[in-house]
Amino acid sequence: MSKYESYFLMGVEDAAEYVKEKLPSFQKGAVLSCQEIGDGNLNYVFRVKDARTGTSIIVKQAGEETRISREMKLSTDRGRIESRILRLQAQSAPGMVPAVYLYDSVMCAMLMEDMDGHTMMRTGLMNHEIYPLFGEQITDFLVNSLLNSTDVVMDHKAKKERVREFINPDLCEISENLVYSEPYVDYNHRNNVFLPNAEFIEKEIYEDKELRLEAAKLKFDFMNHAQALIHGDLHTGSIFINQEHLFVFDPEFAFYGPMGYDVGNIIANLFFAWCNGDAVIDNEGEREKFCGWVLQTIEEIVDKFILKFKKAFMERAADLMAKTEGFLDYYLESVLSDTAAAAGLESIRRIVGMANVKDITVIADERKRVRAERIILTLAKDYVKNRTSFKCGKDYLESIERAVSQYR
Ligand code: SR1
Ligand code: MG
Repeated sequence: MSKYESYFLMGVEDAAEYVKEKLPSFQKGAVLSCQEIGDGNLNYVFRVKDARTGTSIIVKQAGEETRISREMKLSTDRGRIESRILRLQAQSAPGMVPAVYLYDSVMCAMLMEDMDGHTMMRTGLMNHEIYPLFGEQITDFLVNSLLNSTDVVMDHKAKKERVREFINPDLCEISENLVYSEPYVDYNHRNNVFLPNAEFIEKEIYEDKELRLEAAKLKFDFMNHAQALIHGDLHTGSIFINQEHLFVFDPEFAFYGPMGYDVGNIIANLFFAWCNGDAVIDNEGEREKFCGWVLQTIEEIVDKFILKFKKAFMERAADLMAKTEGFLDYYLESVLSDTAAAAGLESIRRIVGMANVKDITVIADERKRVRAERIILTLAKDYVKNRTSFKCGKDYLESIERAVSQYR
């Protein structure tokens, strides 16, 4: 009997042996080495390499407890969800997600393509790398992966079947708590707040009743608006990139929710990169180059998303009523308002909540980190409270300029 017939958490040796057992092509004469390379909050990721041929493969296994906190228990079903959405996204956005070779529901493990030659985008951005094609590429991914999963394009019964297939209660609960609740009321006492900003956060976030009400409304939209099959955690740590190509991966938070959630997450996380560059790059020319590119890319993403979304909607809408004059504009307007809201909520939770982002936490100069966090929170409040007025890329740039100018 194979040792992989009942679930246990693998170590590096188990993972290498597992690949040999599950993928016969790795068997004959393979000289395997294995490294655990996961740096996320939830799972174990192993790179298994055959020294003879240089080929490598990824084993990703879901543990029953999260890595960020052993007290957080999670259903290992997230592996099924992740492998399934990756297969669907491979159809909608070919070549933009890693190929899944196998999903094993016993070990809750997936064998997938190694995204060799690509760097985690957050790491690249923290090295102040510029990716000129990113705006074009990510808007292709967003429009295709999202729109194709909606009632606009899909047969409605098939779409409802998908909604059922992607019910993801444990991971949704994490977002409902970490994104939509705890940053406003620290009832689990696990928010990580940078102490020099504690008073600012008390006043500007915890005591802002209007903001809390908007977050409450948005929480219920997130839970009840089964619009599109969303990635659900589309930050720059969920992208592997190089100068020519990108992979979007790690969609274990996927479920049917508001599509603006994915678009807004990208925008918020790009701005974290701007803050890092602004605080850390000493050379003025280099700082302007990197930060300028980030701003230009935020604008480009919003504007290209709108253009491509409209075009794809007109070409692909199958529902008779969705083709009614005026409906596309009405639909897109709500996606754009959800986008600004999600950008705001993601920004707030990465500063005030439990799971912070390295772009900001690595800023060693206290004064500069204080400033970066205040800019982010000020901007985020504008995104959330005035979400219906963010209709194009320029609206984002103007809001960023207003927030930055308060902390010169
Ligand atoms: C307990 S998990 C914390 C965060 O890490 C993931 O990447 C998600 O963003 C989640 O909210
Ligand atoms: Mg992740």
